[in-house]
Amino acid sequence: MSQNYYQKEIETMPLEEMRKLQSEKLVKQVKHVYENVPYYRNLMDEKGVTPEDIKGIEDLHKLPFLTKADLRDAYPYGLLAKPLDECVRIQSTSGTTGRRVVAFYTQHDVDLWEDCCARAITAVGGTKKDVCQVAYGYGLFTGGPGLNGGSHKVGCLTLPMSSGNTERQIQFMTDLNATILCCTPSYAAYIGETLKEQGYKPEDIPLKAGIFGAEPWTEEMRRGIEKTLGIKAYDIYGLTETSGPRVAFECEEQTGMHINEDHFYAEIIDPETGEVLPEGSKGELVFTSLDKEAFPLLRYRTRDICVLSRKKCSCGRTLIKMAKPMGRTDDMLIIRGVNVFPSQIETVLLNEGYEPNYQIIVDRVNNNDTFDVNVEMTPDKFTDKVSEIIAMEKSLAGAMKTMLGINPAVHLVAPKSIARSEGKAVRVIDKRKLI
Ligand code: DLL
Repeated sequence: MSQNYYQKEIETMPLEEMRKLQSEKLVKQVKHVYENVPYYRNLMDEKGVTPEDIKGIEDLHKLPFLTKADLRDAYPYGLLAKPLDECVRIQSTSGTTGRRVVAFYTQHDVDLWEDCCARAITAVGGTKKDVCQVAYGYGLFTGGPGLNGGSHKVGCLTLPMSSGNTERQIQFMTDLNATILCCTPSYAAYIGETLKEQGYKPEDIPLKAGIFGAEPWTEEMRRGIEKTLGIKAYDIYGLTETSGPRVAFECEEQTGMHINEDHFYAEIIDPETGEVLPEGSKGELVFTSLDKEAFPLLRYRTRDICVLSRKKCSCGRTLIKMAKPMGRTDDMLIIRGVNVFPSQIETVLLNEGYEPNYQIIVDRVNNNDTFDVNVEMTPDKFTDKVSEIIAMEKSLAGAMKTMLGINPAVHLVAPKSIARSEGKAVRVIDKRKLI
């Protein structure tokens, strides 16, 4: 049975009422975390804060931050706030074992996750009459299962495609008249290019809307996708730690994403000092979950640089809006939708007996990310035999694929040919101009 996922009473709630709701939920969430997560209790004790000090949103600033490093320290069960036998699911980041984050869900968490995705689908005009093609990756990544669940809740006919196999995507899209496409913006652009090459004109394509997120994309890219596919393209945001695409969605105004404030409280902080900045300032986005059961996060630092705005939206929603993220405070790259840290490349090089002299070059050609890694030969590995060089490049690329989950083009270059820097090494050349 489908229900209406335009939750008007929440989505257009006056600010004062929203603060009251958030405050009530926060008090409960903090108590839940303090009582059930020794790791977080220690952080609070160190800061001298008790649950009694948190009487509402106005006290949030008293709580310590939580960082990705904490998540790694606490891996795998250290932040779990419910007994394992009450959990029904995990989702995880695309990173390697060292970097992996495992987020747990109770059935209630899954329900709320899907509700929020249903909200996002509804906001782009989705109803039970739609055919929703979900081409985000399924599995540990939150995109596929999240939008899949949301699509079911709205009552759409769901095409659980997962990503890849573009020919098959196009066949299902055209044969079954998909009206909503959910995938990364770069994959949407690629599907669009392929349709164009096959002679499809925008008016021949049954789609009317797309829900694209999980990586940075520009307004230019939005316009390009809209033109090729003949659709409206909407943004969606989230991260594995916060149940993926459960956090923020775009409405018909297409000027930023409404944050599901009944479930998440957003702050913008100065990434250097941790000071909370006033609305409209640019800084690091921090989220507090208000009703997660198994994997609650209090003041979680996302590393995404962003701006929040409560400017009146023509759609009538009062939920605060976040701009497209404008970069990150760390060195994480998102290549073909996969999170890549330069340090992972470095680890592979050292494991394989190379020196950490390398450069990552990322570009976007025909809406596809290219990913090249130049690596210096070491004197002991040096050879001028082409076949040996090719074999070494292939073997390194294989090791990187195992570590990252995506395949770079590795190029071995002469020893000492990568410019040495006098300051910070320039490890990454990102030519994509995504911001
Ligand atoms: O990308 C969750 C997701 C799935 C979001 C499907 C939207 C749709 P992670 O793999 O953990 O989770 O990556 C999270 O991706 O901190 C941002 O840096 C970036 N990101 C996510 N959405 C957007 C977006 C999912 N709309 C990291 N625009 C986040 C720009 C985004 N960057």
